[in-house]
Amino acid sequence: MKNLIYLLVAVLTLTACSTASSDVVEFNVEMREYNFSPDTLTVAANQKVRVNILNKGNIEHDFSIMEIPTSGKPKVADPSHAHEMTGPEPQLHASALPGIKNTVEFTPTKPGTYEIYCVISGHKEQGMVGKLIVK
Ligand SMILES: [Cu+2]
Repeated sequence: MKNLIYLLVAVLTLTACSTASSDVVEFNVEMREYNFSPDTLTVAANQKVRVNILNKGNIEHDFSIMEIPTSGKPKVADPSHAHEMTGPEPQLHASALPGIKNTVEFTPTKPGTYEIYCVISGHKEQGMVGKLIVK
């Protein structure tokens, strides 16, 4: 009986590992003054999404979405951010200093078009916006 339990645990662990690695859609997004590249990301609802951001600019930038329904809380690899935020805190927010990478993982649940922007004062106004399309 004990052996059967060990076997079950082993099988469940293997299953969890294989689904986690295969069902995530990954994007690499570069940030500069004042844009995202690419600036449009298209995903399916209930699909786990990983966005790797790389700041190729000379000042701090971030990848933010003000409101987006997600399953669970978005996970940010490095949640520390030194900059001041103007206005309410976005639901999805990953920042990076010049030359630095960061990663945010989330699972959007509702189809729609969501605005990606940089929260740092003045950046959005200078065109630092993009689109996340959830189908
Ligand atoms: Cu910015």
